[in-house]
Amino acid sequence: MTQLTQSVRLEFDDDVALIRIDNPPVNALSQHVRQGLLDGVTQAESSDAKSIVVICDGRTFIAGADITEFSGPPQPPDLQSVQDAMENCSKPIIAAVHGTALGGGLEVALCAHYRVGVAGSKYGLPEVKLGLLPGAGGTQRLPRITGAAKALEMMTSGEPIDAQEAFQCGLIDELVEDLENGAVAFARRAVTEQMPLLRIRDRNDKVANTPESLFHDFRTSIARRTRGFLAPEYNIRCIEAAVELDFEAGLKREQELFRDLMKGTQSKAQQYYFFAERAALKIPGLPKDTPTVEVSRCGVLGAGTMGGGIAMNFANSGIPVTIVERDDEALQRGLGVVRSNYERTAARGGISSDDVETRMGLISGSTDMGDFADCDLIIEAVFENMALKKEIFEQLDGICKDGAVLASNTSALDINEIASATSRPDAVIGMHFFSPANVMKMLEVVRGDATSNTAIATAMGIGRSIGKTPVLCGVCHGFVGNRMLFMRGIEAEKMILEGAPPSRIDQILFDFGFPMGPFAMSDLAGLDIGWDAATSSGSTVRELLCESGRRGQKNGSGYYNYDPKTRAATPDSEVEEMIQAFAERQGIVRREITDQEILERCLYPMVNEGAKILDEGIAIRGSDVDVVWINGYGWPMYTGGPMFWADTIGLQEVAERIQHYASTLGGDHWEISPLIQNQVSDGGSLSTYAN
Ligand code: 3H9
Repeated sequence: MTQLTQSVRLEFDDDVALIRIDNPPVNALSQHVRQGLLDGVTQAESSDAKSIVVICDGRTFIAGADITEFSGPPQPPDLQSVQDAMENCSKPIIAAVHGTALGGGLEVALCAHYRVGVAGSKYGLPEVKLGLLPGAGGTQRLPRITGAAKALEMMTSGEPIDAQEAFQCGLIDELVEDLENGAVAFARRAVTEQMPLLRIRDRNDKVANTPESLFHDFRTSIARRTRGFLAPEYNIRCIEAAVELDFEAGLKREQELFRDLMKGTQSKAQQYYFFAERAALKIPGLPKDTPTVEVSRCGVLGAGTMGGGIAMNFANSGIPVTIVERDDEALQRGLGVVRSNYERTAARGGISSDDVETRMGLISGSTDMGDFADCDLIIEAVFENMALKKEIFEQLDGICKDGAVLASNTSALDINEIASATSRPDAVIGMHFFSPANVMKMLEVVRGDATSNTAIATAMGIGRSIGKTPVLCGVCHGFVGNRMLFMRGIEAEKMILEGAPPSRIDQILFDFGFPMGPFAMSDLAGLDIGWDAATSSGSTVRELLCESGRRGQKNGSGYYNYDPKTRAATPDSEVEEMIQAFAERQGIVRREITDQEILERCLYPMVNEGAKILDEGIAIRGSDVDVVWINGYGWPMYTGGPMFWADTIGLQEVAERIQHYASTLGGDHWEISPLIQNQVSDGGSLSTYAN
């Protein structure tokens, strides 16, 4: 055995050389891995070995380039020299894949002459998720082995395929049971059977007959999903090059496009997000080995839209759920909605009809809160009323077993006050799901003053297990997400009175990259949430709309009118007249507002509030705020989230604009955050700020 570099060693199994990589956690292609691979191939080629196996220790094959190296200058050797050495080696090289062969990892495997993999291994080019394209020949090699159609799918989604599919499409040559023995046996066979030293770069058969319409049709099919993102289009252009050009010319095109993406803001934002999502799981002061409560049964109080959606998350993950409602009618209605949600997914092919029954079988309904007695985690999802929530938590305190975690799905209320209704405030925590709760990935976990580490670790852990992106924050009105949203709402509301129609504000935010603007969002949520006909006094546009029977999408009219079939929104002149008349009564002078002002007045109060949230220690780090906004409200990921975006604009400029609006418009929400001022004077940033 020869230790080639800190992470790569060369071993021999009789006549087979094994180049073994050990670079935890994911065997990324750090400089010493590239160097070790290069040295390994060179030494194995000049040794007595007749064939070579590239294999990894740990949980996975190479999972890609080392993303942490992207911010520094490139360190030799580059990946291409490693790949050239592999492809041109005079002895057969076999890549032995377990875990995930991703990005640069798959690109290395594609330079071996053959590939074997174990069941459960996965193969993908996820660079698009980092705002990039596979820049080590992957864009030219993958289509040559899978065909252009499959490569388009894999490279624009970034999703991996499994071993079976990889075998069927020729990406791997054999499925083996035991990785090392299977790979070594294959390597020996390659020698005895004199298998050719196949180089994917020399193949053209799979791309030769690509239909001309493929690219146009594919672009159309992904347009909605990839709106605003540059990388999917760049990946497509590379595959076009693989079809139209020879390998070397295609490679050159790939390099040009890769460099373009690499120097742009989108890839920086998306790479930042990759680490941000993972950082959010690390809680200072919460040791990794903090004991958690094992959630064998979850209780959900309330079978409304939120409660039903929350219950579905647990049933989807195989965890039994008890849903409790006030009366049987509401319970049956709620369970009916859950069933029809599942049936709709099944009709679209997302799950099987057996899955529908299995999941429904995991949900039991009840009208007796006493049935929460055997639940390990209980999530209250009733409407936002503090008195009601306190009453409920007092009851839960009497019913739930010792050690159970008592969570509230409140989107804004004080967890400490809710906890005060129990004799165990340490067990009380906020778990704020976003609507629709079975779809949206965001989960704000809210820690009260007394919340125990166990409750926090349990909520974060179970959040991950049910496929959410949990972010921990502290108590304040609206927590991270809604507190910032309220600030955007104040300005959007003011601007419609000053002269910008709701549809224009929505359009500007849509063009910025949000799935919808504030008014379309209010219509979707329902304008009558929190509205009371008895106390309504026509004091806001929203109240006026509700008073005139406009409740949002659900009854076909709100800020917009909705087509009953397509749900397409069209602005209504009646609403515009209502707004104008209201503005007149208020003495508001209407004027032309520029697009830039609209964008600034929507986004800068959010940045300002985000900074205040950080300054108050409500969020642990700037990147947590970004994770909340990207996952909870569809802030465009390619801008990195509000904190990263503000850094990209330049905090000096952001500060100047906030101060400009503070002096011209006034209001507490324009009062500049001291953190922004400090970061401007210290040359710091918001996205890297951590408490
Ligand atoms: C590329 O290859 C470009 C080339 O085409 C061109 C080159 C010229 N680098 O996710 P986890 C860290 S681009 C550095 O929690 P899991 C991660 O931050 C790359 N670090 O584990 C975390 O650190 P920590 C294309 C990385 O089991 C730890 O590893 N490849 C990298 O849930 C564990 O990660 C990709 O985009 C990396 N490449 O999932 C694959 N990957 O513990 C990206 C991970 O300090 N990676 N780390 O928080 C993944 O998708 C998942 O990590 C993986 C494992 C599925 C592999």
